[in-house]
Amino acid sequence: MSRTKAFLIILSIFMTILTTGWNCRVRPNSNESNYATKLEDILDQIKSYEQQVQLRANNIQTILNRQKIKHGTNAYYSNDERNLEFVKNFQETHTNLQHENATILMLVRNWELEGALKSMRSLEDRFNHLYKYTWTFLNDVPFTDEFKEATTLMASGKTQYGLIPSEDWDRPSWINETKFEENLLNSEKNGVLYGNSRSYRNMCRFNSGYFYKQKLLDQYQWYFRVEPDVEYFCDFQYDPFKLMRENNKKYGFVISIYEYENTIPTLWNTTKQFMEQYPQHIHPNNSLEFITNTSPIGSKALAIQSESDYNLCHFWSNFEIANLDFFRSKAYNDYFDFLEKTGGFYYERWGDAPVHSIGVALLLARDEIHHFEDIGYIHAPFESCPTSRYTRLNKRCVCDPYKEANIDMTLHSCVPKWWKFGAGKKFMNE
Ligand SMILES: Nc1nc2c(ncn2[C@@H]2O[C@H](COP(=O)(O)OP(=O)(O)OP(=O)(O)O)[C@@H](O)[C@H]2O)c(=O)[nH]1
Ligand SMILES: [Mg+2]
Repeated sequence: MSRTKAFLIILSIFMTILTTGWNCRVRPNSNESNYATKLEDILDQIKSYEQQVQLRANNIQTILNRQKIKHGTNAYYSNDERNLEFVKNFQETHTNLQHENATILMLVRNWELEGALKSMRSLEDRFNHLYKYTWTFLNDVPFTDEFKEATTLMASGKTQYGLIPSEDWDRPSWINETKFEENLLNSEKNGVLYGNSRSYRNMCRFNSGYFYKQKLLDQYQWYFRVEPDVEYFCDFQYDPFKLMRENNKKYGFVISIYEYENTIPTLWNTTKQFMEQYPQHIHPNNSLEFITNTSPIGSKALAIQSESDYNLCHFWSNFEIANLDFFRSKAYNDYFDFLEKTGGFYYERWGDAPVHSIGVALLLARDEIHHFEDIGYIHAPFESCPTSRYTRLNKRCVCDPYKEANIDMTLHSCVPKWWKFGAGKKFMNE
């Protein structure tokens, strides 16, 4: 007999004495009858609790009885991807596992090998071991044999290694040396993040306008950007490239936050000039409002401190799943060339995240941008964990949506803005 049941029986006997036996002998006064009513209420609550416990046990039993892969409820899954048979037979029946014309892309330094392996291990376990997409590694210096050996053994599919040509990586000779050095010094003095780093500027410029021009990527239409030392918290349970293609998505993100304004003092003004000069590139259904609206969302919203009309919202580009054809388009290249000409990648410290984000927001339709809210992800110091408990259970997530590092729950997240002014919020099973 469960403890609840025993307690229930004792309480029932007590109630019977109280409401019948006692009443026979003594006339109840109003205090006593109030007391009896209260006890009846408690009894009702216990009964209802007992029913809930039983219901829950039945639910858990139903899940256990099913004994098959549990699935997330993301509306994009096709039915055949939802059952165990599909996953079991997947590798046997698919000889060419790379369904989409896609690669996983990592720009990385030799000394970041351990972090690279951690990221690979996580993505392989959570997604790629079922698909075996090729890993493409890029570096501004040749990869060591040690790096190649370890990453090749970690990959479930093929690996390839590219050396970035100097003209795509190094500071162009037309950049004014004095102005550049001055900015390095000032940035350091003013506490600009990575402000005194020369290589960081090369990296941001490369990621903004040169990664998609690398020869190794010519054959692909899609890439999934991965950085060292990141982790994916949940099973994917579907192919995000396929999802993107089938739903006409061009750019996918997980985290969106505010940029440090001191890294991009003139980026917005330059962008405004671009918009005036190239109105034909601005998509009629763009997300301009997402990156310019400053009205607070919710009672505790952050007051945005921006000197320009840009509200500093950007997609955190250390995670990206995107269509290379977008970056190869005339529209994006006109935008990048326009920025490049100003030297802002060196005279300031423009990041590839705001550059990609502004480009995507202006040049794509809102609906072509996808928020992967079901992919738990961490790139320190921020992470994102699905808030739906059932998504977390079904996708075997290991993360806590309520912990402080979960950026989606803080005032610093731009995701609520994306729901309001971007493609909106999609609900489960919608
Ligand atoms: N080959 C090469 N890769 C670089 C260089 N600098 C950065 N990267 C890579 O570029 C990506 C972004 O650099 P990070 O240092 O991670 O920059 P971040 O994400 O803004 O900052 P943290 O991750 O917080 O350090 C990562 O994949 C790095 O491995 C470089 O000089 N050479
Ligand atoms: Mg990083």
